[in-house]
Amino acid sequence: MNTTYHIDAPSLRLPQRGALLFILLGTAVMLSAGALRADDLIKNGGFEDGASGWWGPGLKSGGVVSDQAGGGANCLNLSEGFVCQDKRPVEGGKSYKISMKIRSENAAEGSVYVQVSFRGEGVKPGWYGSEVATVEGRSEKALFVTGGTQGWKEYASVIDAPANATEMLIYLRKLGGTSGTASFDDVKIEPAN
Ligand SMILES: [Ca+2]
Repeated sequence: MNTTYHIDAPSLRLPQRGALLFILLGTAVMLSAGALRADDLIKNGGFEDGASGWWGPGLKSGGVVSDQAGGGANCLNLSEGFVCQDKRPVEGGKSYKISMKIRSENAAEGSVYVQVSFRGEGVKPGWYGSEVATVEGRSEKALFVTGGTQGWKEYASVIDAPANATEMLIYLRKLGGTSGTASFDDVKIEPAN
């Protein structure tokens, strides 16, 4: 009888441990689903963590500033060049809504633009989007094209990731050798379907 008692006693605890593990796993799944939306598709889209997650020569022609942000405390200023995020995880064939706030001051018309590209097996590595930017006399597809002098304005566009795409790249741009500055804030990439 003693033997039976010693075997039964620990086994009584097992369902409780199992239930606790289930709750912990459930919480982890919920946390990762939330994180995928907010943090994984774009990192630091509001520039509240400085330039973290972003790279490119444009960080030196303005950079992250704590002045007249479109949201929060910081935004990105750009006088020329680009600031980029690559390796944004996407699924081929799915739609993504890309949105942001853009402001410009004395910028040449059409000199402020945003471009996206995709990578993946057999995916054409060019630019995607329904707008057209004129870059050194060439026409390039773009997501948003603007310029002039305007306060913060919200831009949004839904774009389809091509089949087999695994990665999206997003470039915030201001044409080199042109006047004025552009500011970007609240950059978001969200699943649209
Ligand atoms: Ca911000």
